Amino acid sequence: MIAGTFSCAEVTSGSCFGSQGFWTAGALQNPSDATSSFVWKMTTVNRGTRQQSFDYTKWYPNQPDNNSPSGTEACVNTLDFSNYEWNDKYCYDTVCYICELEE
Ligand SMILES: [Ca+2]
Repeated sequence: MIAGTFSCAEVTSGSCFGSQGFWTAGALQNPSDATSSFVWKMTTVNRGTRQQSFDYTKWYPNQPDNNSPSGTEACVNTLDFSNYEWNDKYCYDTVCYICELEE
């Protein structure tokens, strides 16, 4: 986990609950290279980009698969139909988030 002050929403119901789950801070180390490793990544105006290797993973079976018609699946979301296991997903898809880093 990247250190910092986080603001977290308490989400218990609503449109955020669906097959899309939630964004995590997981992302490809190099977003234009689908063969690069996934890492925890935070980019902020004041602090630039920080990243940290995964020391734990919870991928859904056969993920990451980089299988989006929109582009490289360079970000990581959870899948709430499968106990919030992880999926690589196109970063510009609309998905809810739980926490954001305060600068
Ligand atoms: Ca995927």
